[in-house]
Amino acid sequence: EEKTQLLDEAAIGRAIKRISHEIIERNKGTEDLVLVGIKTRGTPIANRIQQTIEQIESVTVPTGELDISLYRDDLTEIDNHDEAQLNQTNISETLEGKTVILVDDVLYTGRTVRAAMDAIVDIDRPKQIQLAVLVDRGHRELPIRADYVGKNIPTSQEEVIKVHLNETDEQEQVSIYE
Ligand code: 3GP
Ligand code: 5GP
Ligand code: MG
Repeated sequence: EEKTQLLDEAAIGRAIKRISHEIIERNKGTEDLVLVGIKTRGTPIANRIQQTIEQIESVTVPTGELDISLYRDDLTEIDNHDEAQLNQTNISETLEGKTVILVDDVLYTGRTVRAAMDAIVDIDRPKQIQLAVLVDRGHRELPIRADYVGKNIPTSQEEVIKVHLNETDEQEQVSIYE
């Protein structure tokens, strides 16, 4: 239960700023970009990237969210092998021919991202899907990688990364628990 802080508010801010610059650079601007946050904490991160891109490029990139939940009969504890599936989405934007950037707080097995990609492809046929995460903690079980990473944090399976954001948690830090 020992807790170690890995990112403070300033470090989270810098990571999101860097990711925003990388998104613009990789895509040679903002044309046809759509940001899609994965609930819960992917949403405020996507909104911050939207605001940062707006400050840099004076363009408001359309932003939506997906709710991917773990599917299980017995909702008592998180088990890595539970399947992730779409709960709901508020994406009104057409994704046809767009570059969709999925945004999540933590990337772990990759099952959430896989379910998010399934949901996106069911909605429309985007030109491309990219992935931005604040933390990559390793332990992938699927051939999925992030295009933009705030911080790579090697973890054991027993450790848990806590992401606290002002919008959802009234405090701002990333820490690791044993
Ligand atoms: P989030 O909705 O902001 O992403 O999965 C529900 C919440 O539980 C997540 O919040 C996440 O922060 C937290 N969580 C902590 N450890 C784990 C884990 O190992 N797997 C999953 N799926 N969620 C975890
Ligand atoms: P995956 O589907 O890749 O196993 O897990 C990704 C999702 O589960 C993310 O949305 C993330 O919120 C959550 N998750 C997995 N491991 C952790 C973790 O250690 N800490 C936090 N905060 N979330 C996690
Ligand atoms: Mg998440």
